[in-house]
Amino acid sequence: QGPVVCVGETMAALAPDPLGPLDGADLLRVDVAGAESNVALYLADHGIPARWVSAVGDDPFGRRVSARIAAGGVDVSGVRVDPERPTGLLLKDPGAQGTRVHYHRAGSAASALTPDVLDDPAFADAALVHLSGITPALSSGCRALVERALRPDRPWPVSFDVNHRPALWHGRSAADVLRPLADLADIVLVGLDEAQALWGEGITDAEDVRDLLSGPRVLVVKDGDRAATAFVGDAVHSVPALKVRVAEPVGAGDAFAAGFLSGLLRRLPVDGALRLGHLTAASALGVAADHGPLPDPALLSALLDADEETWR
Ligand code: KDG
Repeated sequence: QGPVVCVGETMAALAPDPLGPLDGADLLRVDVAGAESNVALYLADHGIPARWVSAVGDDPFGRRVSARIAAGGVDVSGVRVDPERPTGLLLKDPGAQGTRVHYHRAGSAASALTPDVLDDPAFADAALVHLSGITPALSSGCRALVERALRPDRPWPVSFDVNHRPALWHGRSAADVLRPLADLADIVLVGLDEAQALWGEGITDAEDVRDLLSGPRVLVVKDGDRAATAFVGDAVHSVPALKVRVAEPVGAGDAFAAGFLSGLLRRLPVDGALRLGHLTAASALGVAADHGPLPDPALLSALLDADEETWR
């Protein structure tokens, strides 16, 4: 089986250590943050071949980002090094109301990516291309890249995580861009709150999102810590979320996406794929970084097989 090719920007991430508000922090921990490379890392953890395609600067953070992702078992051979532009930077600001994120990524190496990257050999053997709604917000070239990757004559299936990041859209309409893109993908993941923020108050449940996005063969609507619902053809599958201790939530959506996609690629029943999504999300929720350790394989498969009562 060819790899899942995950395309998108990854930045160096700085977070207070210990976790707390940024304006009172003395020490910052250096980590790596990028929605699509998070998916690649968790796919690799699940034994699914994964490749990350992007660009980084010819700078220490760029080298660190690539090395960290390669160390996670992800193929980084398709990552370009841009001698003229820096690696993007993200600051995490955890507070009582959740984590705020501050971006320093305008003009970054990855924001200069253009559709020609899709001609790279990195895509030749793709089993699936994974994209997110972050990339079209980064620049017109990045938006064109995503549009081309989703052209109906594309040679690969595409999964698309809507990943609405309001801070990146600067008054432009994310709703009008992200809906047609999502509608072209084969597999779409979106949060219910995200869909409501983007596409209106009229959306009250997962079915409303299904009515809005009729294109995808598989649509997953995540309702926070309550449940995730998958629409596959005419079938509807809903699996409750796990109640877990949350250290820091950033990265959980990517972990869920990777768990769910791994489940589909391993041909688990859809409910099993949703469970694998929740279990993978739990490992991101428990750590300060985006990427946390998965349970060992025996425990993971016992948890996957747990009956409904144990699961709840
Ligand atoms: O999903 C987690 C990501 O949001 C985080 O790692 C940073 O990719 C990121 C972004 O653009 O917000």
